[in-house]
Amino acid sequence: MSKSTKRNISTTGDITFSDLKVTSPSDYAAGLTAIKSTIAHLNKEAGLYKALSTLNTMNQKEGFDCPGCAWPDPDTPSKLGEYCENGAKAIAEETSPKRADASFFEKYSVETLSRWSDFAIGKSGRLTEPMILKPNSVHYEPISWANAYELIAKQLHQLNSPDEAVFYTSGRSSNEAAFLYGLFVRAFGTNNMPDCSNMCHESSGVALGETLGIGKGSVTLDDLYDAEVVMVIGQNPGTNHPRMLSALEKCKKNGGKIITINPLEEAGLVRFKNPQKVSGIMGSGTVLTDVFLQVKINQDVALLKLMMKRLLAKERNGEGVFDHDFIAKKTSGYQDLIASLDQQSEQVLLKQCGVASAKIDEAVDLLAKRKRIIICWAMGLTQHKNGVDNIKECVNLLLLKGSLGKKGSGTCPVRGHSNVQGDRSVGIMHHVSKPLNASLKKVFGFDAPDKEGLDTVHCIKAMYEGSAKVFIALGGNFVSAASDTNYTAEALQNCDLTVSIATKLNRGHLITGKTALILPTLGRTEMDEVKGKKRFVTVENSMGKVHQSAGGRTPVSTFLQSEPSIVAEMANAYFDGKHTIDWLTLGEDYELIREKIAAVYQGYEDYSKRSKGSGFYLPNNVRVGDFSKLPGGRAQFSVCPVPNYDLKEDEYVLMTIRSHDQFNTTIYDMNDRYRGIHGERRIVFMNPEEMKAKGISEKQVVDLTSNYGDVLRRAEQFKVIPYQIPKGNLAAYFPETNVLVPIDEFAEKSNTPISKSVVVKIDAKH
Ligand SMILES: Nc1nc2c(c(=O)[nH]1)N[C@H]1C(S)=C(S)[C@@H](COP(=O)(O)OP(=O)(O)OC[C@H]3O[C@@H](n4cnc5c(=O)[nH]c(N)nc54)[C@H](O)[C@@H]3O)O[C@H]1N2
Ligand SMILES: Nc1nc2c(c(=O)[nH]1)N[C@H]1C(S)=C(S)[C@@H](COP(=O)(O)OP(=O)(O)OC[C@H]3O[C@@H](n4cnc5c(=O)[nH]c(N)nc54)[C@H](O)[C@@H]3O)O[C@H]1N2
Ligand SMILES: [Mo]
Repeated sequence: MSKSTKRNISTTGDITFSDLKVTSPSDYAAGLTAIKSTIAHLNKEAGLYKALSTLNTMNQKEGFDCPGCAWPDPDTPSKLGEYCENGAKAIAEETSPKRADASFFEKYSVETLSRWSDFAIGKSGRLTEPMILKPNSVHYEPISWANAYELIAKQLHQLNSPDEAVFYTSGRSSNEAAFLYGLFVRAFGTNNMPDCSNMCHESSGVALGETLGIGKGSVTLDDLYDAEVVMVIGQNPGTNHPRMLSALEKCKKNGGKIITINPLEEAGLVRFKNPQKVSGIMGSGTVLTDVFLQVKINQDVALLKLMMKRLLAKERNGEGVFDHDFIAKKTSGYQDLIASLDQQSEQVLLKQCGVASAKIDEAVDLLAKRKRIIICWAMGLTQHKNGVDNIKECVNLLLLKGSLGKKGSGTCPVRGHSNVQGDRSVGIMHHVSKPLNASLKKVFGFDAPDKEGLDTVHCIKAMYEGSAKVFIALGGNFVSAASDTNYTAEALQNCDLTVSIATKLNRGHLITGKTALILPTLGRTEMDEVKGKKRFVTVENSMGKVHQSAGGRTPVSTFLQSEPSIVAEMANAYFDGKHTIDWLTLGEDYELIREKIAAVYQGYEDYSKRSKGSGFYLPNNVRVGDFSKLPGGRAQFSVCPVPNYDLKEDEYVLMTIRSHDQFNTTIYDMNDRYRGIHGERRIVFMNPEEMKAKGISEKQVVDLTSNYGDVLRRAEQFKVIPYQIPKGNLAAYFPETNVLVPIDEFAEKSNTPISKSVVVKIDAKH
């Protein structure tokens, strides 16, 4: 158990092993097993009937948006319900009959709860009323909403500067809540708005912004159906975006090919048995991946360069591979890219990426003649020191092929949280935007701050050093999601006040400032009513489409407030009627919030009306082939260096990944079915030959350590599991391994922690 100071709080919970069973990894995703698993899970967590009736309205036009991932819904949702096994688990969590209410907190101190595992903490159920943890106390106790708001206002007024407060956002909040929150934070006077994007797709945002002029993807679902080649890089859709498999299946049925690049052969990309079709349940399913390139961790740049070099060789051979018309008219930097490719050595790149040469040729052959190409990616590309370059290299490939701004082509960064993209679009951002500030002045009449705010990594450092003292979180589980768990825990405990607006208990409610508040809020599935009138919110999916979401269930407690109401009340208490904005009216009237969003941002005209049904797309310059806002009015090629790990004999590169039974820091269950792991999370995957060479046996218990900047970090007690992963690479689950990710190691330009490439050693002393 790792301890942190002040209250006697554990950052990990007591470490105990349960019964680990290991089976062969699955060679397909979904099918009947997924249906069985869904039903078993719903039965256990939520009561089957209740959960099924809730599920039936999910991702339907009049229903609520799945609180799972951000994958878009088809324009005509399936009659069988547009949901997946993991969406169902997300619903089961929210509809759990268990309650973390006042009597729960009276019974268990935060010190006791912190010794529980994340799994056990998460299973405590829904939060039901506002609670306060007072200085020197270890038990939360009830507080009225009014007193909670007054306390927050008082603490904010006591600060020497607004920059001593930090306002975090996780990506489940609606556009309405996020806009109001950003408005309040700017009116309060700071841009300290870190969000989960900083740990997630920030590298994509930066790379796409610099090369293509928009920090979002360009494709729509229809493009995926029309693509000739889809490359899926650094992403595990079978677990994290299961509904994407139906789109890939459709692409394959239309003749498309799939290239997968990953250090692991993930089941979901091998074969898919569509659980919404009889053939999927009874038959052998659809083979998805045509060419699998088993790259070493963070050697995608080397591999992509090699692919481009071989495409270039074909081009020079007169095979007509590149789109010269597009390159000449729409891009800049082509000659520099070609010169840099010529300078790279085939042999060096081949050795670095670790992929068999003949396999790379297979992929290159698929790409050479085809023009409609889409690249999909997620955390396998973004969470590295060179995360931004990884994505720029993907853009290079698409630009060479002219695969942008055309049907069946483009960029597809697959987003994580269901509304993380929307939150960003309506103002959750730590950078200063001059046009936004000008708009806010025009619409609301106040001067928004023009000093850059703190992102996730830098706000942790500020709290650690004492220059930030109040931490407010709109959703999420900051302490478990952020890097360097023990450092982050110290940082939060240094605060005078930490506030969490949340649906469920998590470790973030136990590792707190001197005073802590829990403000319980409505979940996506719940009805949001004010004065007898139902309200709906809106969200933006991974492909830039904005649509409505309205829950139908009776809220789990009459005390819950909606996120916009909570933000409005906080703002009202802080300004005490002395501001140009009538916060309470805005907090009550979501139509009015949407009108204001439309007044501040482009593309939201007639917002409420157009958000009905399947919704509307926001403007996207890449989709229409317009690069006029970029230097010289052209999309940019980039020249990126190849990352090199000079590993010592006893060092490995570790990627921290998700199991099939978790949603970020929420642990649904202890299994990772597709990878053959049952009943345990403290495991580390290692190459079997390497295990033999190093004298490590199956299920041997080891510690993992990382050593950056002379700080030795340790994650205790993991069982080693032989797995087909490249030599020199390891994989283990987050959040258990976040303790190893050093706070000062993050991607250049995007500041995203290096969660997918931590250099570690194995300490086998147990
Ligand atoms: N059920 C469920 N759904 C989720 C989530 C969840 O936790 N559970 N989380 C949501 C969120 S917030 C996000 S951001 C997404 C995350 O979705 P993913 O990015 O798919 O999630 P990870 O488990 O982090 O998986 C990363 C994948 O990248 C591979 N990888 C790691 N390093 C490298 C590398 O260097 N190169 C390459 N090519 N591949 C690499 C891993 O083997 C793994 O397959 O999912 C969202 N959806
Ligand atoms: N080592 C490592 N670390 C990582 C990652 C990794 O791959 N490896 N991935 C990173 C990524 S991609 C992300 S996005 C972050 C995620 O970081 P976060 O978004 O901070 O974490 P979550 O686990 O998604 O947050 C879950 C909590 O949100 C609250 N919640 C759920 N629904 C709602 C809601 O509707 N409203 C409100 N107000 N609260 C709600 C619940 O209390 C729940 O406990 O983690 C990052 N951390
Ligand atoms: Mo994410």
